[in-house]
Amino acid sequence: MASVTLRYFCYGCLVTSVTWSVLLFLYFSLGAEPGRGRTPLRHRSQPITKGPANQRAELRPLLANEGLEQSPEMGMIFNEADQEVRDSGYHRHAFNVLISTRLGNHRELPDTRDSKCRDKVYFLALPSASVVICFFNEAFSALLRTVHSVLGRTPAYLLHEIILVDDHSELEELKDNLDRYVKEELQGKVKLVRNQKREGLIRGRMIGASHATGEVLVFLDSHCEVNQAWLQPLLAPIQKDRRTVVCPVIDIISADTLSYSPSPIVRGGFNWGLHFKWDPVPPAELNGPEGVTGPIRSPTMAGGLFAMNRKYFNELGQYDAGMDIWGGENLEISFRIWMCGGQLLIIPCSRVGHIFRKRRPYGSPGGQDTMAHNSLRLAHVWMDEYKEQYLSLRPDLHDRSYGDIGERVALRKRLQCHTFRWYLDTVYPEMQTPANGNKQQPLFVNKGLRRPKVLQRGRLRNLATGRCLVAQGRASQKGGVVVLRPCDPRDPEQDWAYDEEGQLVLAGLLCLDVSEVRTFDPPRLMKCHGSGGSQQWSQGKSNRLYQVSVGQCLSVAQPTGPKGYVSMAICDASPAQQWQLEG
Ligand code: UD2
Ligand code: MN
Repeated sequence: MASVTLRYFCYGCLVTSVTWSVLLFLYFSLGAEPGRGRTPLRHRSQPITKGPANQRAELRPLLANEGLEQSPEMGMIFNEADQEVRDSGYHRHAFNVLISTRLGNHRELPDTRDSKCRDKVYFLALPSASVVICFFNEAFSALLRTVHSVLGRTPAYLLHEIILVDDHSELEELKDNLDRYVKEELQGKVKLVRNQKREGLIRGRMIGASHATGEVLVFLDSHCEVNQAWLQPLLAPIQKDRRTVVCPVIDIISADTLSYSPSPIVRGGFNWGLHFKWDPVPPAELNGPEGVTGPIRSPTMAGGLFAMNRKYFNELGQYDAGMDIWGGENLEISFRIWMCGGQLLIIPCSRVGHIFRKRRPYGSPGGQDTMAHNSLRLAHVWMDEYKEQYLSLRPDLHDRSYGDIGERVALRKRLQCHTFRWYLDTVYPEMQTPANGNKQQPLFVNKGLRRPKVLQRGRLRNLATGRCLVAQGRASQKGGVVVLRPCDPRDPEQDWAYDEEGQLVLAGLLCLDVSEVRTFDPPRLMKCHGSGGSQQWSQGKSNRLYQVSVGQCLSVAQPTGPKGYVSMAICDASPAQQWQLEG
């Protein structure tokens, strides 16, 4: 689990939030009034328009097409049915299924590649690809968007097939419904394979690969969207050298808003807890003959998105079939690629978006910690004396059985692989070892920590009551709720700043935040996390404060009552939902 946390933390601190302000007219132009607006919104494709350049452009290269953004009000709740879709979606899938459904099967995406990528030319005769997508209980809309993005953005002659592997999902919507859709709407290129029992993503992918007949295997998670010309840059290096394994840059699809933003160019590493992490790219890797469009050697891969020659995948030992459900296979295949004569590259001109969730919404059938089981296997097969680094961090695992690794040890011998020491010295010298005493590079020093620009500040007056929003206790108290009190222009604890990220910051300290899963809880003051979602507010029609992640508006529970409690409510035009930020 910690690896997820880390991965999300890294993305969290880098995520560029959606610029919102110029897009509101889209919502109005749809005629989406409360109570009657749901139908038009739901049945149109993503509302997209040109907007201003993202404000946090220093995190990444400037992008020619970066104004393409979706309306922040895409997640607006109009009635109980919307609320139900949203809440059960978060519960089951840990992302905003209401928005996912409204987006439909296909949408425009900002072209996040460096502009020089557009000038690159590739051989027309590239190997054909089998795209393998393994899923367990995926949201129907996200799965279909993954499939349609591949169908829509891949030249047909390069796409040999798409293989969907259903890992014994329980959700009704993935049964007959999906059979029918594949048969009637996706005839030809899409094959659906159903596992008879839950196998986990590792054996699931092996099953998918065993059905594939294209020259190259491309693995994707089931909540991705591939971007412009994504496949050619992956196929070309494999054509040149069949032992090259390649990953696209994994762009970020926000779990709360489904907005698509570019990732910075980083590469894969790991720590001695055997958790994957992102590392800065050493400058030497960026200064190759192809400059910013050139491949970047990466010590490890994140796991979900990569392409590999199919026969080479088989020769190199596929995956460790003794690994269960989730975790560790990405480091295992990364070590194996490098140690046994291959190389692993990140290709900056290939971009694929992935929904990064804050938690994994499923467990393993027996409730085991499969990450620990899988990591033990990988440590014992591949890490030689360095497995002690892991075991010393996890004394709890000393006596844990990890199954038979005989076949994998034999594979390593047969392939005459290098030692783990060789891997560390040659591929990942940045890793701190007992021998080199190197300090590990801190992640993303000073990146993403810039304070967002304040757009407006002052007291936040509620028009129904004439009173102002303040903390119930001290403005500095984390987790505190907000209430209405008589306005006092001299009180610094009534000072709100509304910034370019859509954050409402009280007294320069804490951000107004709404729980994404417990939407009936009142908003609270929390540490500002800078990644939008639960702390992203947009100033909507008639002075409303719309919360992007929960799809509701800030409201006074009983405007005439004495207490002035503040809550979230379905947006309407009442004065209880009208707020004015006055200096
Ligand atoms: C990351 C990888 C993921 C995998 C994992 C480590 C990315 C973008 N994602 O976690 O691909 O390498 O690290 O194991 O790099 N699934 C099944 N059966 C299961 C469980 C999951 O088919 O029992 C599917 C799931 O529906 C999804 C894929 O496997 O399509 C990956 O699972 P995830 O999205 O929960 O993993 P993620 O992205 O947190
Ligand atoms: Mn995933």
